Amino acid sequence: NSTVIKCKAAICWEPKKPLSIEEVEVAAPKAHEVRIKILATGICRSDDHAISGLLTTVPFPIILGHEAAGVVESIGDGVTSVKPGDKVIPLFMPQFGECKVCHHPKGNLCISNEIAQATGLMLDGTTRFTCKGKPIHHFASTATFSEYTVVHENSVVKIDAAAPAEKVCLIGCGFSTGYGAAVNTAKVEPGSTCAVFGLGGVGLSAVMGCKAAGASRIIGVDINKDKFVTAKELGATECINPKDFQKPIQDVLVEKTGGGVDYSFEVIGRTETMMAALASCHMNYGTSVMVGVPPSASAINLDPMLLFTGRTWQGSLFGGWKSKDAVPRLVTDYMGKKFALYALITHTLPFDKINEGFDLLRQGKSIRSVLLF
Ligand code: PAD
Ligand code: ZN
Repeated sequence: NSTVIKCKAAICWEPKKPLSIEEVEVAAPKAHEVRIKILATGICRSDDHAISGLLTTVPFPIILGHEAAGVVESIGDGVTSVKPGDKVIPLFMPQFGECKVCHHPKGNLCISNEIAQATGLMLDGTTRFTCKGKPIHHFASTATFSEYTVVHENSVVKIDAAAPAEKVCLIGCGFSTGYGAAVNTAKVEPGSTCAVFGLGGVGLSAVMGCKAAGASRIIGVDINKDKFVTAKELGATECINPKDFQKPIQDVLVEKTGGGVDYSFEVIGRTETMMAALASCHMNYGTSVMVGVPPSASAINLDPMLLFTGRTWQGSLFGGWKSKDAVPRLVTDYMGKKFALYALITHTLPFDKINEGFDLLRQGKSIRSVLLF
């Protein structure tokens, strides 16, 4: 299949500007590539970090979006794991299957990832999108804010054909990232005490993971108290707003829990809250997990005593899941009602309202907005 498809996409021409809906040309997939018709795509804060210029390595112009579900339209030579018509989820965390990380039992940051170093290009160094004669970059090896996208075979996986795209798109990022941070990275134990900083789509999924792991106390922390209702519905046993206290929130948490929580999660993406989350876990056996994306080139000044006494500080990308193995299983679990996603989806909008979706996120009025083509 060598035909070029003309379709609608949201282009981010430069940082700090609204996305513009344009007609783009999407080239046919080359060898080991897959062209996907996107059915539904969620808006994640990471896309907004790229628009706001916080992630300085992201190349422009670019098509953002990385949390989606769709159907395979065509495949390039040598593709064996999917065929046209398959329902799929694109993977911002690829699983190449051949690299040292993919073979390691612990890791999931596959060598072919676009996260540690963003090129915005396919593996052959070119893009599959053009608009007004200009090549347009792909974000996070997925670029799902387009009616059609092209990804490498390592960055897509087949899922249950019956799964509703407008819900399971969240398994492509937000849900799996937060839930996995609790169950895979922290390995939260039954009876433990947890604190989740930031109750957006990813943080609320971390709350769900803590609950599923059997935590007996889950403290939600957010400066937007409107998030507390859903947090409690999903498993938070109490919620606190740092603005309601005179003293630093880590001191409040240490006092409330008799020395600090067992597990804390930073799901915001700010260096101050990363420090606060670290300091709020128990000085000896507490573990803090960084899930929020740190701004490029930011630095943290750390008192080594915080770690010397025994705390553990970890990061977690895509919830620690090996994506190709885990995503179809998570979809099956969703279909088997092992967890629900409706509480995370506050808005469903037509694709053309993408900028409205970002405004809702920036104003703190949405959890996840899902865009439909
Ligand atoms: P979101 O904006 O929906 O949620 C963030 C929440 O944090 C909001 O409810 C805010 O009110 C709250 N907040 C902001 N500032 C503070 C503060 N100072 N103290 C307490 N609460 C605060 O974002 P999201 O849930 O889509 O994403 C959260 C982060 O996770 C973000 O940095 C995103 O880029 C990152 C992310 N990481 C991965 C990964 O693989 N590690 C994947 C996806 C998203
Ligand atoms: Zn995301």
